[in-house]
Amino acid sequence: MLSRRKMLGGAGAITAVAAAASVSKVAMAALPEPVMQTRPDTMPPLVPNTGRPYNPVVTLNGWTLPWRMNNGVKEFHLVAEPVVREMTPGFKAHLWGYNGQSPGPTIEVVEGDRVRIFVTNKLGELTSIHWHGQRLPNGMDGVTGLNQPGIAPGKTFVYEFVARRPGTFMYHPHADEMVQMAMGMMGFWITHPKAKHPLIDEVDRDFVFLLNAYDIDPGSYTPKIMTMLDFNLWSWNSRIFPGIDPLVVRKNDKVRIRIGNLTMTNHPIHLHGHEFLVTGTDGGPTPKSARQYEVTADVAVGQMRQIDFLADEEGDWAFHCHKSHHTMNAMGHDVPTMIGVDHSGVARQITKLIPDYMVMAERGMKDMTEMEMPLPDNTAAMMTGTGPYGSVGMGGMFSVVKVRKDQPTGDYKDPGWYKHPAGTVAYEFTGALPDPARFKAEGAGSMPPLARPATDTEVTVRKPGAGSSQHKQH
Ligand SMILES: [Cu+2]
Repeated sequence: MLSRRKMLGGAGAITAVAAAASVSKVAMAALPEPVMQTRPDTMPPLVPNTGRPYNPVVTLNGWTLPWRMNNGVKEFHLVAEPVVREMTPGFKAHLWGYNGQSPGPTIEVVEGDRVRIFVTNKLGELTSIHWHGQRLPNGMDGVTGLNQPGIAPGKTFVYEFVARRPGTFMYHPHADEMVQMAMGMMGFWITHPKAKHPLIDEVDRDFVFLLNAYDIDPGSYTPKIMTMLDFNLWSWNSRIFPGIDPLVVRKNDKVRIRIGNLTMTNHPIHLHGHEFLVTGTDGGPTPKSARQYEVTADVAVGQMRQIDFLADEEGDWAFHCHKSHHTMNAMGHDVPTMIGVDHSGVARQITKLIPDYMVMAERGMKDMTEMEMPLPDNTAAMMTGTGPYGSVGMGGMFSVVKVRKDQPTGDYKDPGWYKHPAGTVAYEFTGALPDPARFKAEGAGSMPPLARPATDTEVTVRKPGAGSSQHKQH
């Protein structure tokens, strides 16, 4: 156990603690010691020291749960409990999770392994765990009331099954699911193939993370669990940019990224600079004939996608959800669009009453990324992150794939910003700008109208939620 702890980030990173006081000493003797994680850092891969060998995954801002081998059975101990999760430096959320963190630790096993998972409930209400995507005996599927009674507070249940099919899976409660998942209870599960698999290539780096979302009012700590769509924190493994670690790879590495979606909307995940193949889903490896190159993979609710690519372009490549609202942190959605509206007169009047009032977004919202706006304590800045050329103006589901030719094999340390070779960065044009040429046919359609209307109508588009379209008559 000590050697595993060392692998997971050294002294202090992990503390083994006694389980709930209600578990008797005799029962405790049969339980594997629960391993806790107190830090939100990306831990190095947990190289297996018992059982069949495999190439371990790296959990973005997370870790893999060590196991105990007991007569050929891999034993894990998950503790469902309230946790404090740092979502980005300076912003902590009060969530529910497993073994000290949200999401819970990644579980990694090998096809054919017999797995026994002890689940201790330290929450104030019933819970259970559903092993999403697995082939298993029906009574191990974890649906409270249907397959098992709920695990009462203070109780420990045992799940046991053989990991029959290799692939990418997740786990989450199937008891008061809406609340428990809105509070951050979920985790990743990888079943590695037991031998070379015709549809599962060996890769050099294998990253995993879950898509999740929270609605936490600025200045508060606890998610609003009744929110269905209007979340204000769009996260990867309960982290928001700039708190999401970069995915660091060596040039020409074969890279795999596995993504699972436990939010309540789809996320088109987009990689810059490379094309990837979707090589697997929750259903298993994708047949080769069904694979096509993509730069964006939509991950629908409850789905998992496994993407593979060759990292053969050096640089700092953005990697993010393509829904632009999901690369923003805490913001209200009921703010009217003010682009093109001169409200400086109004602002002057308001400033007399409220000195901190900000003129919102007259030229767009990018200005706000560089503005020093007083925020309540424990509030994530809306868009932040400073790159080598200034503010990135992003939040939420955003990170960077860093491809470096001199990154040592197996080293995940952040190499800093990419140093662009001379002459390979977009630059300012300083010559004279000619008058723009207009199309001669401007204003025509595919067919001429019978008669042109007496007056032109100009439409000013406002975003939904801030009122419908406005019409201005000229
Ligand atoms: Cu998204």
